[in-house]
Amino acid sequence: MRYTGLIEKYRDRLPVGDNTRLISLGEGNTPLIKLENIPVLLGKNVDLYIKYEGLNPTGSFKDRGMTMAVTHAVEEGSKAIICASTGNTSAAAAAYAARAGIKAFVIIPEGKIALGKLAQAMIHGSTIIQIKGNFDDGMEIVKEIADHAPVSIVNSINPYRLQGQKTAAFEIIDELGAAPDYHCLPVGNAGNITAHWMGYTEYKDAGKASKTPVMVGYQAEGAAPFIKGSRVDNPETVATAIRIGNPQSWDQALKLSKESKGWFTAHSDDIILAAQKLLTEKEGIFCEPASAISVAGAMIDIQSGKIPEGSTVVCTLTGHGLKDPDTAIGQCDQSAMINVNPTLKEVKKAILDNM
Ligand code: AN7
Repeated sequence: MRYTGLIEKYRDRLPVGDNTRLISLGEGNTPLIKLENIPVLLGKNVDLYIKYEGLNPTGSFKDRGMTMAVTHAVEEGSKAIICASTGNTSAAAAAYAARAGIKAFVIIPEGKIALGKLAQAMIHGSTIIQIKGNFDDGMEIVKEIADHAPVSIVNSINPYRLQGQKTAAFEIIDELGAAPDYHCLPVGNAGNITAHWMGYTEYKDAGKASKTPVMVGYQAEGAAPFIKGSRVDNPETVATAIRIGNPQSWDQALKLSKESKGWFTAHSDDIILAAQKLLTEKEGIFCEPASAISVAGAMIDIQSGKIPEGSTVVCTLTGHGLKDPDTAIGQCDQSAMINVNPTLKEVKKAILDNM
């Protein structure tokens, strides 16, 4: 059977009617890859998986929520959608609006979104509203805009977004045959961790899993409101996707963290970038910096024993590495690039010198 997206696959668990026009790009059904080399490096006996959400149609997990949010907006007769974004939501909104034949307006922080995401928002034909402010400033405006302009909000405060995103948890249980012991995620607005918890508890209540995982959320040190215990006014991190100081799913995230016996931890930009590089060099998996924090954090918690040996751990890699080519190139050794003349002799020398 041809795979036609997560709404079709999980439609009995999603708010969608029999005759609803589905706005889909074949999102979901992403690979769950077992890491082979990093656990060896750690010297720990753990089953460590990554859920490669960067392989969604626009390169991030946002497509799961956007297929639901745009499907619903179109069903309601909406002609335009709007979001504030650190980049990935704007890319998904722009693409799904194009698919639906409606307009997308995206509010982005000037100079602070990764190049690939900006390219996506532009090429799909959305109207880009750059603000001299951060994501949180944009979000405050979006929350008021519906009273002033005929636009549907597709940020994760739109409940249809989380409905779509909860399907990632369904896929993991369907594939592993059980819930993992720990699920580690990067946290910005905390919409995704909230959606995963919804999915895990829904499947448990339906008898499709015997337990729910411990939910672990990681934030960048410069943008860590859950660790500080209150909003951060000027969030800063190399992981621009999670450069968020005032999370929209604050209450839900605190509640699920407690219920699942989980925790939140912050890690530095250096640790985030080192994990991004380790994943590319040791596992062949390229994710964006914000995503790498899930593996960085899991490695640290496995090393310390907070996540004990014998555990099954899933880390969500939320976005593809190609989203942010500048940061990727910036952290590579430029001497890896060898300039030679186009001769057999010089190419042979370049190879033999570097074996
Ligand atoms: C790669 O695109 O908020 O905790 O506006 O792009 O659900 O917010 C992105 C968030 C993690 C955090 N990883 O997820 C946006 C936006 C990546 C992201 C997150 C984001 P939430």
